[in-house]
Amino acid sequence: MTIAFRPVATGLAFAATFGFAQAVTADTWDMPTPYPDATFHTVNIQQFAKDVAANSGGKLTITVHSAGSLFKHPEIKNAVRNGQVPMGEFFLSLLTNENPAFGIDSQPFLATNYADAKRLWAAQKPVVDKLLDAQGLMALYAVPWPPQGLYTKREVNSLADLKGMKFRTNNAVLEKLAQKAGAAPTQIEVPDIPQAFATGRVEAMITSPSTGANSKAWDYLNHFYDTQAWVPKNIVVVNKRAFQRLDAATQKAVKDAAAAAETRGWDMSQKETAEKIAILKQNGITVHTPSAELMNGLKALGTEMITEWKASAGADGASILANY
Ligand code: PCA
Repeated sequence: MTIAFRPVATGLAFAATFGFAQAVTADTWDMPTPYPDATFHTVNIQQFAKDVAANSGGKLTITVHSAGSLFKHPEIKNAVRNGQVPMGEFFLSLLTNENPAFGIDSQPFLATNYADAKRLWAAQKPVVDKLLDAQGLMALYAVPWPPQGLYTKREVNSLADLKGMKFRTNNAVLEKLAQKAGAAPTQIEVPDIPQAFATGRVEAMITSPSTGANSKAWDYLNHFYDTQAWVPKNIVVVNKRAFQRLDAATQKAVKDAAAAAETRGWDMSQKETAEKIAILKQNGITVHTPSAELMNGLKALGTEMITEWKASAGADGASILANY
């Protein structure tokens, strides 16, 4: 009998009853992801799943559970670590509280375009691999979001205009930026963004043209400032024990599909940027080139933050910056 990881209740019950070893030899893997189906990352993961099935001749099937439907975003990493699921996706810089090295790609104005983001990932990856390995995890691939811009209800011409604004954040790095700007940060996951704006819990956010467009930002805010402030990544990880239980050919099937997904994902991300900004415009959002005053204010905070990051990130941090 094969025991597949079936949706939550039964999957967890099986894992508890029969133990991890049997659960992970299943040929159906459940994969929790945080973002909705239309998100290009999720589209890319669906293709990855198809490729794994094809490459493995049907030996391994991956069922994607999007939008935090199987595990909430903050739980996904530990669910993979604990073997509740063999594989998952999350926002890499969400782990910055565990180790600052995970959050380097979300530091404002360190890497703001794809070429720099690629160099930064090459410098960051050995450290990320080491830190994940210590948790029994292995990175399969990482894909960046388009450069991050500022969305607001009211016009913003300088840093001072952000003072007191209720600000949606997605990790501790952005939370720090919001605090430094005198805004009031609240952590909110992507599927909850529309409601958070609609109910007045937040009135500004920094995210990609993708997330703004997919969340129909025009329903609840008016301005987009194309600040291109950083290029953060999602990562797909696998539980090492689960991976090692696959036969060699299936392991290769997964690795090949992952390599293809990384290449495809970076291309998709770059295409998204202009496409999604156009959609914001078509739907009535005013797309601004940010004022020099606003940019200088944000960049000054970025400079402070990278200095603090260096002080907190130790030898691993120093090696990332030296290699970048
Ligand atoms: N979208 C995700 C991560 C970065 C992005 O562009 C978010 O807003 O949480």
